[in-house]
Amino acid sequence: MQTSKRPVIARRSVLLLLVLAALLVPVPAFHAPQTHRISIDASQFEYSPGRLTVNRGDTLQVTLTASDVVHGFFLDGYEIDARVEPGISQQFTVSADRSGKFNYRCSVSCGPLHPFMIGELVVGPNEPLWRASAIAVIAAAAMLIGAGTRRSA
Ligand SMILES: [Cu+2]
Repeated sequence: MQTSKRPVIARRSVLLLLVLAALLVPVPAFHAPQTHRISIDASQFEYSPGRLTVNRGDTLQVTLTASDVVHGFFLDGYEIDARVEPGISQQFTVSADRSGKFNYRCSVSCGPLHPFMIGELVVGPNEPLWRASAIAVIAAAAMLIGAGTRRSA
């Protein structure tokens, strides 16, 4: 009895596509550390911007303002805590030396929705790790396909 070769060919095609995909995974350009001057405005009950994205190694020079009442700014993972009153801006520096996602949240009770006043700082990606992960996923997929091919042969 002859086994159909179609599934094997299909799997090999997928494997080939995965290899091509691996070759096409863009090598992220190396980012020299940058200094970002960032203005963050706090108001009931949000930060503007509510999301910051930088690369690991960058420095953030933050100017924090409040446009209505007194607010706070606590950055998880970096232990930065600032308090800002309307009309009096606060400045502080963050050295983004840890990659990941870190919430910044209001640390001054400013009203009923105060607990939901949360923003997000994204530091990264850690480029070599990101690339290694992509290759690992592709390798795992290739192994699964290889195992499937052996079983059907
Ligand atoms: Cu608040």
